[in-house]
Amino acid sequence: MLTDNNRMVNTDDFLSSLDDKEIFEASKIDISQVTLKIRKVAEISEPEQQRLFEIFNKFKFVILECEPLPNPLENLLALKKIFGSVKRHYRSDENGIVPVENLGNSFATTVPISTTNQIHPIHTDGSADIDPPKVVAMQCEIPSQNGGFSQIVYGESVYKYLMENHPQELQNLFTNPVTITNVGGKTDTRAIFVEQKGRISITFKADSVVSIAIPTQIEKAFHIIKNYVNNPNNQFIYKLKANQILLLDNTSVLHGRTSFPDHEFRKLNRLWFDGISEYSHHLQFGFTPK
Ligand SMILES: O=C(O)CCC(=O)C(=O)O
Ligand SMILES: [Fe+2]
Repeated sequence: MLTDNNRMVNTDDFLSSLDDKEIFEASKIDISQVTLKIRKVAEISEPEQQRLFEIFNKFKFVILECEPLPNPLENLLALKKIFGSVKRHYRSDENGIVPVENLGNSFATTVPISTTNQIHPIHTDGSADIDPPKVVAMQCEIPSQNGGFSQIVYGESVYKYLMENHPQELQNLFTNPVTITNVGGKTDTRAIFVEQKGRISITFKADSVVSIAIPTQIEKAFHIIKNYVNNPNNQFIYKLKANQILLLDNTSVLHGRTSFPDHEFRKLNRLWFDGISEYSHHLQFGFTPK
């Protein structure tokens, strides 16, 4: 029998076996449209900043490419001025940064997936937090040679898919909250779709590490979403390079990562922001379905 998990692992194997060129061709977004090259975050110019907001608001994610620095964390931390205060995670260091690296403990079932080389199923970050981060930044320090592709799925596509195929289930998702408890002991109860001032945001997580209580009324919809987001046809897939920072509107897009070989060391630095800065009025979080 082909279970959900088997299907996910097969998809992951398929993606890990492709090379960069094939991956680009499989994704529908032109990478140059979402990439912004700058020298240094602390020295970003006014026009570069405008471009950053344009890409962020239109595509809901940006690949920010910086010149190498002796301490690359400087670039990550300088994003505070643009994206607001740092939100901490239980694994954060003193600056709020969470290392995402393969610690070789992939067979343990209770460790965060971000410390393994295993597939990281599609999710939004901080889904067990009362107030999840608005912006997620992931800085690539060392990419894996094989696999380790970033995957992005639009919350708006999930919404539209449900609207067209399962309209009643979609309505139920707004009114039946899910309770998520993470390894760090944080827990929150929230609807998968929330509407606020005409804009919709999405929160979603479905993996083997967090515990999730799903009301029976939305069990079917939950599995429809899980299958939809983990289907590569619905994903933008990209391999981050060293010195690139992937910036995500965590209220509009979901993300994940394909697996990579056991022996490979891949290193990302993750930082969460609350989206409240002197530039907040330039940032549009959530989506308005067309
Ligand atoms: O390893 C990655 O590319 C993604 C990691 C991630 O999504 C996370 O740590 O929340
Ligand atoms: Fe994540």
